[in-house]
Amino acid sequence: MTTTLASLKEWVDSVAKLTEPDKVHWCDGSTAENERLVSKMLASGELLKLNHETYPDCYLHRSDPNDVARVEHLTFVCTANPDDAGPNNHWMEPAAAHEKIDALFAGAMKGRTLYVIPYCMGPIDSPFARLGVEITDSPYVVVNMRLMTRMGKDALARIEREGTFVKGLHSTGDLDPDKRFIMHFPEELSIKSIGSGYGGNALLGKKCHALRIASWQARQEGWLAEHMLIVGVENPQGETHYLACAFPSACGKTNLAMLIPPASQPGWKIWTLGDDIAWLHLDDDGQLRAINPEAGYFGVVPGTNAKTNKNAFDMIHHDTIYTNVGTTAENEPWWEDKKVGEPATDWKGNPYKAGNGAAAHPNSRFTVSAKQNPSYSTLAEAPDGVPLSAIVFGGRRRELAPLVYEARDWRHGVLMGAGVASETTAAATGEVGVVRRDPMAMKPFCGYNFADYWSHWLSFADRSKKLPRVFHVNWFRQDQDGRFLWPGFGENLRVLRWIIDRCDGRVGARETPIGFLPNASDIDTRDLELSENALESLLSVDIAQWQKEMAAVGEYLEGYGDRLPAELKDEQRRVLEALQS
Ligand code: GTP
Ligand code: SPV
Ligand code: MN
Repeated sequence: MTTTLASLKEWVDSVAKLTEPDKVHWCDGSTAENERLVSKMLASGELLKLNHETYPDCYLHRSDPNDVARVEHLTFVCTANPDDAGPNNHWMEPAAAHEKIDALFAGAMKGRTLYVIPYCMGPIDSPFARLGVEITDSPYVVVNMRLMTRMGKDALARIEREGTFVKGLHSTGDLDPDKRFIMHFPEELSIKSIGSGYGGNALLGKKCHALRIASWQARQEGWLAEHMLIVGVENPQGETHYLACAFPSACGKTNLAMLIPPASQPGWKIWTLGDDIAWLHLDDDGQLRAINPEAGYFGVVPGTNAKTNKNAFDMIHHDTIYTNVGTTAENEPWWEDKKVGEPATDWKGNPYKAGNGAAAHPNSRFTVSAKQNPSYSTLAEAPDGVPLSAIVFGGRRRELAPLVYEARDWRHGVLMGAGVASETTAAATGEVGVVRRDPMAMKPFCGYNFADYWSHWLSFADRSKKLPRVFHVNWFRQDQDGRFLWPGFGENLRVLRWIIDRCDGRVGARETPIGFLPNASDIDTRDLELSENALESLLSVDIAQWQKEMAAVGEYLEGYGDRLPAELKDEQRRVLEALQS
């Protein structure tokens, strides 16, 4: 296989010349090809077969112990003007960046096969889908991209028809963290990544293309590329509302997207459209619609069990690639809070010893096709996507942020998103549990200056009179003893119901300086075990603390200088003044 598209052929030839692979393989995405790659990796030890009776067609990959998460300090946005990348990104001058990384790519694929992966982000016949080609020397990346994207023959055919695609070049290099870089060239629609084989660093269709490059294109073309799940919530009358929710990494997107309604909520159904990324477009009627550019889930394993998320638990019992979990004596995958089995081996492949660290790495992941999800919505294939009733921001905050509150209008909603803060998690290297600003859950993923991004968000109010309502949720409030005040997971449906009631104008709310909060009696707490006063704390607004918070948001926004839209600063001032009066 090769291609009729000269620009693609020339690029692959030039990369092969630079990286000197033994072989070049064009991926067609077929089952036979996948089987050959799996056999090859079983032989080399890159994949280990898990218990075939209980986990058919499941494999374990152990990544290098120093390569287990995204590396934000090594991720760059390389634009001609540094202000276009903004204070939210690390920047390098494009020519210098190419020179630096090309030196590392020189000869990097000696003794290896160069794989060419044509892929499509979004339904293959969607006008909103975008094409890309990833070149990699990692067969693990190929088999993951096959689950995560529409990869192979059909994507190549569309690339050849359209002639444009995002160029992604990846090599695992020698996994030396000092020679690891993830570089983005939005002006050239290209990505270069070397020195990591892990997740968002290596599966270039995901965060690199579908968020960093796509967010840049979206701004130019009038749409949004967001770190959001997409979920359909069907009420007992059979009506479905679609929500898109932006929570930072490892803050509950996959779990909310595949929520299982508790027994106390008969007749409610959840439909999963996407669990990590959403591309949003206004249609001709001014309705905001969402597609999921991905075709699979690269989800956090620890914490997944039959009680927290039975659908996820069942989904990952077959045809799943596990990365960095432990194993049991029966060669089943094992992770913290699995609630069944005992670990025998840890994620590094050493015998498991209690007190010697976790068996599964906290950022261990499963890769599965979205179609394996029992709550998969076939509308995930709809070319025009689904109409959104609400946008929901969220974060992981021990204190301050209430369970749920609503913005008074779009502009306030944009401020709410820009002010999102959350405790850091194991999804990226660095300290865990530190509160940092993560606007719209896009801090690691916005491919351009946040100030311009907020202007772009604000501009939607000029283009439509029926934008979705905007909310903020927090499942992670704790009491003094560090226990979660809210049970979370399936019970989050009770909060989604309030959100939907608000969208339909069915329920009132309490107006506060930070927005509209539920009246306690409007949250259904039937059969819910809540500690005393929990709901009261969850729905309270501590004015003194919020004054500090809003002042801190103001200082944060000031950091964006002249490019900051005045409208956003005005909105911050309005909320701060309301808190002070
Ligand atoms: P990324 O894939 O990194 O973008 O993460 P995500 O936002 O999809 O997060 P995910 O749903 O995988 O959840 C991350 C962790 O939070 C897991 O360990 C979950 O068990 C836990 N979690 C998810 N939802 C809830 C919740 O409602 N309450 C509590 N307490 N924990 C939750
Ligand atoms: C995240 O960190 O938000 C993820 C995992 O979804 S990764 O693909 O590594 O970005
Ligand atoms: Mn994510």
